Amino acid sequence: MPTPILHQFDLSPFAEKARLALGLKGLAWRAVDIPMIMPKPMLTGLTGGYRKTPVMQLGADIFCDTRRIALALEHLQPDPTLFPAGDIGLGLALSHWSDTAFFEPGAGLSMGTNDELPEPLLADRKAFFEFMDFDRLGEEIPHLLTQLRAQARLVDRQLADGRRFMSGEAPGWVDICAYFPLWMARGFLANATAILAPLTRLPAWEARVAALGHGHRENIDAEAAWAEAHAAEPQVNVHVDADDPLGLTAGQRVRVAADDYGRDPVEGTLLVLDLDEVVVLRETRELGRIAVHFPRMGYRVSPA
Ligand SMILES: N[C@@H](CCC(=O)N[C@@H](CS)C(=O)NCC(=O)O)C(=O)O
Repeated sequence: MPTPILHQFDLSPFAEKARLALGLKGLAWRAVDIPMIMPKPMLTGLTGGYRKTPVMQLGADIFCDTRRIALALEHLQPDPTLFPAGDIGLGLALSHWSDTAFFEPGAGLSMGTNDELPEPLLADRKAFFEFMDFDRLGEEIPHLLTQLRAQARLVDRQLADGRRFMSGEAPGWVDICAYFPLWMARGFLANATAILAPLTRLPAWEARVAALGHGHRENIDAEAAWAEAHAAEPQVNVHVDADDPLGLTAGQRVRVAADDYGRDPVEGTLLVLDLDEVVVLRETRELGRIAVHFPRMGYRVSPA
């Protein structure tokens, strides 16, 4: 079994999702620390343009987006599952809830209430977070606080019958998704404890999720990750869904881009297109053949 490499930085809330998933599964992994802002040549060199954090690598297979990373980890090591009680559809659907409705107010508050953010970071995120109106962040703060609390209240409600985790007694992806905006809020907002205080079931549950840990981490540099990609071959079963409404065929040049923010496109040869994922092949002198995997949901695929 290949040992995953996570291209990440420690302060990234989305990377925390991936680290906890690795922890839930008790996996050994390697971390490559990437810059918090552009340019990130060693990351975009691997992905072909995708710049978001985190990205997971298994040999010459590169997995973009935590939704795709979760499925890759589930495939790599099915037990213990990220989807207890058979809740895989619900679990993946709730990714969208936590990544938007719950994450966005927390991200807005982290940007809007923190006077000490370095100017280059602010400039990078202004261009990146298209859902945020930076000019109005100051006046939006009370509203964003109400939204963060209303979403957190959903978690508190779900725990009301005394269950240990969101879907019962076993932890899963749903817990990780619900947890990471709170990890961000508690880490980056000065008044988080005060505003979340009425939600009394959260702290003990958050401690249980944090106790999943991060698995067994080792740090490596980006050059070592590139060497590993170069030495490996993509592990992909080429297929394109004949019923896919886009009418694309395997081997066609395509462009794949997120449809929300951070829409830098990745161009390559289409290897896989189905309801779960889109995979493109890239070939470069430094890396050889690389397969870049994206979730199908939330990504726009078009002929290049
Ligand atoms: N849909 C993506 C979102 C990832 C995301 O927005 N990550 C943030 C960091 S927490 C990011 O990329 N920020 C800009 C950067 O790291 O360059 C996922 O689930 O992985």
